Amino acid sequence: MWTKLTNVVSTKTIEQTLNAARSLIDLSEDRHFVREGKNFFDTRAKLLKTIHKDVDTTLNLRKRMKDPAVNHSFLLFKSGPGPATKPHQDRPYWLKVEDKCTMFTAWIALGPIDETQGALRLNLSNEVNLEEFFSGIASEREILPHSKDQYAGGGFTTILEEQVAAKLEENMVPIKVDAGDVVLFDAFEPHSSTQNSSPSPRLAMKIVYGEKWSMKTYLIDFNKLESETFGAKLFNALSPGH
Ligand SMILES: O=C(O)CCC(=O)C(=O)O
Repeated sequence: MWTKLTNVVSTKTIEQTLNAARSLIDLSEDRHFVREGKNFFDTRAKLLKTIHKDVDTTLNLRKRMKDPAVNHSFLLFKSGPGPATKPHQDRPYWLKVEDKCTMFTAWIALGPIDETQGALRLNLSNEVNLEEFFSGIASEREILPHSKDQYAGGGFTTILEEQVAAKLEENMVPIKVDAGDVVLFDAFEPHSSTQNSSPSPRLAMKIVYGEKWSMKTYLIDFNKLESETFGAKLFNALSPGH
């Protein structure tokens, strides 16, 4: 299940994020996303707060969840050129974090992205609207067979088994996005991304939200995220693989 929301994060917030990430933008790494993207927000709580505020103006998560928190947030800059990410579900990566799944991803485009630049690939028949997304999120669905990836560059070590992936990929299409668009997908949604065959980096990031009571670890809860005073540094003792 996934949904695409347009014009969610403002141009100003995107500029602020890209300015803070200048030193990472032109890195050329043979990885799904540049290594430092994973820890980027651990020392930039205020920036995360600003981005979250834009996202939550559309999502209104306090109304939809009991006690929301951010589990993790990564910059997902894919070098130009950079490799495709193979199909996988996120749930196998998150089994250690929670028993009952409440986590989902808000994938944020920080620039326009098409299929030549590392677009997300998703199944069009699993597209829902925002209301349907949140009414369906509580139901546990099937974890499909996964196996270890030989390449494993950039943290995606667990991918859907080849035959399962091939079948699913018949119905997966690249989702074109503009800067500021957000794609929400749940932990069971098979997804992948295309190769970035352009010479420019693919600028994206994600915030993974979940219920505080369900997650064994999390980055920051909403009380802290919404408060006026907190330090720049976040401590994430147990960040999941991706
Ligand atoms: O950003 C991408 O290209 C893929 C992201 C992804 O697969 C994930 O965050 O689980």
